[in-house]
Amino acid sequence: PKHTDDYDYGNYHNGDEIYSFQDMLVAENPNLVSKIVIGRSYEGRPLNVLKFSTGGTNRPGIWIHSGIHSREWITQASGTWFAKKIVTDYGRDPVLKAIIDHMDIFLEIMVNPDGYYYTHTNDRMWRKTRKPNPGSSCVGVDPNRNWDAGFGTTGSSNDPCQQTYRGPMPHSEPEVKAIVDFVKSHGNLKAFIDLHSYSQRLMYPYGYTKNPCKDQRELHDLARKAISDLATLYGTPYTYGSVITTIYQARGITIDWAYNQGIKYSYTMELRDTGRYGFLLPANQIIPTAEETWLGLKTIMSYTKDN
Ligand code: ING
Ligand code: ZN
Repeated sequence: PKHTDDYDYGNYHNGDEIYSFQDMLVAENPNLVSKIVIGRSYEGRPLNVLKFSTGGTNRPGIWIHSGIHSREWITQASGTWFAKKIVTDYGRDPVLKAIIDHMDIFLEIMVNPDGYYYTHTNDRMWRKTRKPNPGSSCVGVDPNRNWDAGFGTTGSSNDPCQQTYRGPMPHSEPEVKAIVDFVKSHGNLKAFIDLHSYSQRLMYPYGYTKNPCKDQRELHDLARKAISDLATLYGTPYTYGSVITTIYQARGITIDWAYNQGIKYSYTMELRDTGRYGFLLPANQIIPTAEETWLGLKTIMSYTKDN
């Protein structure tokens, strides 16, 4: 397509198509959307962030990203839909308008573009980055174990051939380091949402320790509200809680790092489904999934604005 109105939101797209979508959206909405290239992937692809802003200087920000795990295609597809939704609804939805009249939204649709291209060309089930590991024939690091938050030991692997390989050191992956540098230099992010699939869960820190985070009560209550708003659309049930109590111990995860940077409303969300199709969610569920997820995100974003 030549215009984002003609983009097929109800089907999955390859990396080239998602890059071109972003450029079209920026060109069509210069007063609302801009593109920031926060770095390059290992294979040299741009790490694009869409910034939705109505002005101001260094307004409080909301960070949302998808596709940190490349095979979780529903997340990049939903991220694309959210981007279009923001420009379409800005003039129509007072809740959204109130959010972006006060805050900037930063959306990185493809956190792991090398992995995403690889899922189209070689291996649909690729999860990790694509950087070779010296001394091993296995490629890639789990970018959701690579952060400097309880990094190492249990809850991640030291074996480059495992899906949860943490990498040689925190932030060894350029895709992770780019976000770290951006978040630190921005310095005024208030919410950070990391999208995954699948299992229909909304989770908050911590993954590395059973010690409750200091805002546990508030994060728990807000999670409950967000999943109940999400379910108003299609009744999709979500579970919620801290990562370690809801799934398992996981060290070096994205939201634990974000939370420890002082970003209070740090959540990770695992979208549809609960395993019937798993990572291979049929395309006819893209729009319903994005729509319901958007309701949950709006609840978190609105609350963030008011607190
Ligand atoms: N599962 C996650 C994983 O990385 C998860 C579970 C999500 C852990 C968020 C920590 C934070 O193991 C998927 N599907 O990626
Ligand atoms: Zn994931």
